[in-house]
Amino acid sequence: MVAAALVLLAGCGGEESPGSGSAAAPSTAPGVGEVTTAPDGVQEITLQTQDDYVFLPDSFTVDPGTVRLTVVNVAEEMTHNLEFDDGEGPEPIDAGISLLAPGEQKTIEFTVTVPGDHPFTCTFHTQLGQVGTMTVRGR
Ligand SMILES: [Cu+2]
Repeated sequence: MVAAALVLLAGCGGEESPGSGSAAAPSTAPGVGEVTTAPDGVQEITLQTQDDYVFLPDSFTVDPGTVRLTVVNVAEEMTHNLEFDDGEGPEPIDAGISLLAPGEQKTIEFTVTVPGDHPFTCTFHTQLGQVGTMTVRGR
């Protein structure tokens, strides 16, 4: 009898409602992923990171020239960064964002001249697949 009562009690505890599971999911910031040309002629692109291991988008295409790249980290917990992979692309890109805390955004500017795929990564999460590709168009 006592054992049966314990089982019943234990069975009662597990039905806790998870609560409001559909509360405002972080939406994509405006303009993310769109390559535009600023008034000063520089190409601009904004990427987003969040509490996962994905660049949004993870690929984009620019023309040869100067690129102003902004990364917005809308994560609540995860810190990311963005570095171009030395030696893997057709030309070195020294610019990078070494640390992007939750809620932060940073902008870098650099010039590309060689068409082809310029891979980049979040060095904290490379193993988890947080990589991307910037393609520079041929002319
Ligand atoms: Cu990361």
